[in-house]
Amino acid sequence: MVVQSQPAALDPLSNLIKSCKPTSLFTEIPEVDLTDPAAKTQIVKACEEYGFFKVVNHGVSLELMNKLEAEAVKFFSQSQSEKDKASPPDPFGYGSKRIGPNGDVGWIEYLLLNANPQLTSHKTLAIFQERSQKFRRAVDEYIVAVKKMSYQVMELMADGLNITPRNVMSKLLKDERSDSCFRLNHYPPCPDHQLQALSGRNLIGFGEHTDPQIISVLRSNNTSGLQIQLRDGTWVSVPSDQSSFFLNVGDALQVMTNGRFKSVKHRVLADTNKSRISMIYFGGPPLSEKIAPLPTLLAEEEESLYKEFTWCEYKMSAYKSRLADHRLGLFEKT
Ligand code: GA4
Repeated sequence: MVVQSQPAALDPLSNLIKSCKPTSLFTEIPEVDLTDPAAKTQIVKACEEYGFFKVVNHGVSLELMNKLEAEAVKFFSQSQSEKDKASPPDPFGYGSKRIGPNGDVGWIEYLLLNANPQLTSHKTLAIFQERSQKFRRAVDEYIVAVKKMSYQVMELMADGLNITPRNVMSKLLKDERSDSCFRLNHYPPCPDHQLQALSGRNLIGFGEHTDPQIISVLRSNNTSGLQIQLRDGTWVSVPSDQSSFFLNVGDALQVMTNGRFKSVKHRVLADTNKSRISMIYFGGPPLSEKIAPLPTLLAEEEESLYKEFTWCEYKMSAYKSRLADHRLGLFEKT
């Protein structure tokens, strides 16, 4: 069953201030060194325990990350009317404060792009044609590097799960029809210090949600704000680390592992005085792909916990939901 969240209040900004219990720093984030022979086991353990882990020694150059960050800062510092030329996000394009089509809001502005060059939309092309090709090159180069690293992680994951062929998951991201996207987020500093000084209140940058795709790969500047929910329901803050990547299990991977991995609930709070810039690659399968537990992962007699559906069906249903909804609920067998 889908648990629908409350409709947005008339004043969208009132939705941004939320009482969050003080969260503790999450210092035990599983860290996976991709050059370590133990990486495959560590990835599986982290996906089972948290649906979240940090990747170091990943082979993506810091220079590439910083170059894109600088271009993103340039993009977001343009005038509002200039940025609005790439608006509305339908779903690709520039968005400010509104997230998705169903009334979610956040203290955020963003650029949502297709991460698959085969499927580059008119909108994406227009965004760059009118602006710098330098920005476009930085995005393209970064996506190529992050995808390469993600394929490696998915293959190590298959090794750790003892499933063959080891490209059984990575091939869905590599596919030329892969439905993957890329998001550049800018969380401006909260302008009103009093707003956050109000006992225990926080400004929501991006409300709690799980990612619908297979895997998400996040890199941020050195401003914290990302929080994840642990299995016991508590929220913990993830210390920022601009030279590493943070990877999330998405809903599709939860289904492919028949619930062995859980997609992690996460959210972002805005900072009082620092901008946060994050860049996220969301690796999804082709639209026509059936999302179901990998047969080699099912024990004898074990049945799928989910009804059969295609990625296209899941995505259509996701776009009808609010951020905090339990999107997989509709697809769980009763
Ligand atoms: C969450 C993960 C990605 O950022 C995203 C988001 C998408 C959007 O911003 O357009 C959604 C959200 C995300 C899930 C539910 C729907 C769709 C906003 C929203 C309310 C790009 C994605 O694929 O799903």
